[in-house]
Amino acid sequence: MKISPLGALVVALGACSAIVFWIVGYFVLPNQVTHRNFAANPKIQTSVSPTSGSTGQGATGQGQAAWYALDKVPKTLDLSITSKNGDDPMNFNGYSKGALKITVPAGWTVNVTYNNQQSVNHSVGFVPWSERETPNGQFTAAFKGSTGPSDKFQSGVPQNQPYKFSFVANQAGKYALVCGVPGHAAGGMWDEFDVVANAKAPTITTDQGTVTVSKTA
Ligand SMILES: [Cu+2]
Repeated sequence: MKISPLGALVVALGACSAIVFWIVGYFVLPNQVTHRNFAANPKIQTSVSPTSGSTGQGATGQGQAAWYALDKVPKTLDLSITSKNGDDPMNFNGYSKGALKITVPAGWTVNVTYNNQQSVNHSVGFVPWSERETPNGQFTAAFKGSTGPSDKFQSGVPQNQPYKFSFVANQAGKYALVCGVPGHAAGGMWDEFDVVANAKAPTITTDQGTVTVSKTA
């Protein structure tokens, strides 16, 4: 077989350039380009994390704290309830009209931190289930102290002026958390709060499913 000089030159140039590219790639380019140094490479993600839009325990540790947690004190639930800015102003943590259900075992203490992110005044209190749509703001505390400071509950608090209160859920039954500002509960600003005899742990139920509260703040 006869090889033309031009063909030999092309083959030789091709081989040389391949060797040059290999040397440059191997010894000159940094590892973040080649990923050749396996030990220095970032770990491959092998599981899917909850997205930032999700709420609750699944999001803990992903940079977004859950709004519920067990307190360091036994048989105590910490709730951080926020009326968020959004399409529906009458919400607790984004939920209204019973779309959120919180359950606690009977006899547990509930520590509530309430914050209102809206320009309209709001509040939160825990009242009998039958009062969840009371229009005139005439509510009964379901437990001693469960509507918090009465002035704050009745007139609501302005934007970003959080307050705290605590109560003992000492009677099993079906209750509601409502906004105490007249008209708001009737406008949908209520969710469900159940006290369950012989339960082991609190639960949170939303459209995302039911989560048993098992992590400590
Ligand atoms: Cu309100």
